[in-house]
Amino acid sequence: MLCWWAHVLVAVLAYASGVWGARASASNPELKADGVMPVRTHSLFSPYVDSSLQNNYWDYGGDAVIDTNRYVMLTQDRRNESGWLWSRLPLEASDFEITVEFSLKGKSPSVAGDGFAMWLSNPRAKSGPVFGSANRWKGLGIFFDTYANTPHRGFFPRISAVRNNGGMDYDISRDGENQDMARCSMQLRRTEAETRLRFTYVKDVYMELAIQNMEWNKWSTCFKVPPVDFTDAPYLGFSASTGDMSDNHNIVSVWTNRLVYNSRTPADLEAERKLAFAKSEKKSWWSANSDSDNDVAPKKGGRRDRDQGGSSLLAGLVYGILRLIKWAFIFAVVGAGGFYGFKYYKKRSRSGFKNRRMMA
Ligand SMILES: [Ca+2]
Repeated sequence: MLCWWAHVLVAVLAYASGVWGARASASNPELKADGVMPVRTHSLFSPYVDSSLQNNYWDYGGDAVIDTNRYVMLTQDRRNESGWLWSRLPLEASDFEITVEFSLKGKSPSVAGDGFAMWLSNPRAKSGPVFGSANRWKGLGIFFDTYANTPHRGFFPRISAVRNNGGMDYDISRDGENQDMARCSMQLRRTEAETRLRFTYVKDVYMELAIQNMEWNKWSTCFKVPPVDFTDAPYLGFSASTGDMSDNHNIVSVWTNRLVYNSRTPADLEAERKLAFAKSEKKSWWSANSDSDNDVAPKKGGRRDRDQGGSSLLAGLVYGILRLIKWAFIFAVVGAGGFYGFKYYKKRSRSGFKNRRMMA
């Protein structure tokens, strides 16, 4: 029989393997959480369904089809399809991280549409015009829009985060222009690496969307902004639609983790907020090389800065000039180093030659 301390040790080890074992599988190394717990009810992976083609925690509908070895096809590469996939239970965690592998792999190398959405919202499982899901949702929609319905600045695919309190109609014809709280442009089709998204939500601190598309486990931040407040625990959903343009919109896997924090005071949260946004505030001209493929334009409080277009153009110009100066300076330093190094080498070799002649 085990003595009492052996029981305690076993319990501690079991807890540690549950929390910290999962910690290792969390994909964001910058997370400051005290622990990470997998949330089975909001995770999904092959074979996706049991023998009766059901999943205890997820529903799928519309034109969604499951390939048990590979993915959930929200739509296939056919015109006028729309499909969805929704968690059956609301996500009760106050802090969480969702990592999703997805693939957009229609036949066309360039033109495809319309894109897909990740939802943290209510109601669930309702077909509609917003990337295959209902309009006037309550909560957050993150749209991976592959087709520009109207001309815009910046390239598509465009990823945008749109919050809705249930009263707003998404402006489909203008791709939600002026309705998003944050956005970026990213290559999502024909990418070098498998496409994955990682959405981190830390209540009262920040929410961040990062994308992997160029290299395995190399993440580019799309946006990092103050988090939306969910009035009700949201459901996690995915939906996609095609129109005149089409694409395969596939969800390969979903991994949801609950982030565990020890109790934090308002002062701790304030410090975390400062830390979370410190990088962008401290960005110096020296390090200001905004990723060329990362056209990030976050806006505080869900309002659009009206002068954003002009100021970002000016900022782009200034960054361009500063980068030129930076590289000119680096070349000058390297060039000067090389020149004086060469001079020194010549002088040394000449004096060495002279010495050898004198010795001879
Ligand atoms: Ca669109």
